[in-house]
Amino acid sequence: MTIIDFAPATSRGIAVERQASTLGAQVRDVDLSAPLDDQLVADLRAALLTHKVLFFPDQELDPASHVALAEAFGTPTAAHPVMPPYDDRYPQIWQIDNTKTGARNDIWHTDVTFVQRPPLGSILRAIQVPDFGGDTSWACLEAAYNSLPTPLQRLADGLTAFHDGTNEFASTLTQRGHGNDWEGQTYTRLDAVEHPVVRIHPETGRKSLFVNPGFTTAIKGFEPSDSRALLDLFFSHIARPEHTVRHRWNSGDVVFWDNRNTVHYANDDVVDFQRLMHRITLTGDEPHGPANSGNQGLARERHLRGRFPQ
Ligand SMILES: O=C(O)CCC(=O)C(=O)O
Ligand SMILES: [Fe+2]
Repeated sequence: MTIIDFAPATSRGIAVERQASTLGAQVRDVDLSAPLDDQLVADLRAALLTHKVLFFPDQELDPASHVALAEAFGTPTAAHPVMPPYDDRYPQIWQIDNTKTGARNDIWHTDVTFVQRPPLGSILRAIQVPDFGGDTSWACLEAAYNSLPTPLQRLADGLTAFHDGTNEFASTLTQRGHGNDWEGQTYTRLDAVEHPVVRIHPETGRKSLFVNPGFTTAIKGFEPSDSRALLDLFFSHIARPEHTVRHRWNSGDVVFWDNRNTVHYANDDVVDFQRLMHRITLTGDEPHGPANSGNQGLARERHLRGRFPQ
């Protein structure tokens, strides 16, 4: 059965079709290559907050209209802190090409959490896809938090974790000698950063379990073996199938996800095909949660939760 629902009351009625229980909705009849008016942007933003991952089939974007689309929703970052952009004319675009090295994303991750202000969201465009294989899945970190037993929620609320891009990107950084312009300066070092394990979404006040196997390396203040055990528990809980939606790609698909409360995983099972994607990430803010914003954060959470349907 498909469930059709509509964006909130201010909407002129974009039809969205939910794809799974906890996240993911398909949006039809929107041409993302045309300039988007303010109302449509507001409707799509509302849909993103509700559904966290929006799938747009049959789009005809090129690099310039991809950048224009991203600019309608925020400020694009550089392609990546470390990896080179696909073309100097489009420093915002990161190309993922399975025929080149450095294209594997077969680990659950939230994009670029190894910096102080990870991206708000990512907009991924499928240019060429295989006949089969190369599906991408997303998991909902809010569902992951909400389905933890209460004592584990209380434990997670107080924790801080380290996020580190060294394993994935140190060799590229060494080879290139420097990264890209990121947060106002050239990115030159991969130092671990701290984020709260429970993040309060800055627009909805909802809590998510903000750790990911891609970049979260340790729980602050824990013995390494205890940290490993707790992270493994969180990681397997996040990836429970009930928390996920899986997408089989067609070329022309565009997917826009909220990077503040989701993780994703690209299957590394493409054989004898080229799979080519372009991604743009939007500038985000510093994660806040009970562990780093105390009473102020909790008051803000209550305020936001009162305003937004939970
Ligand atoms: O290739 C994909 O489907 C997703 C790759 C990825 O992790 C990303 O675009 O952030
Ligand atoms: Fe990613």
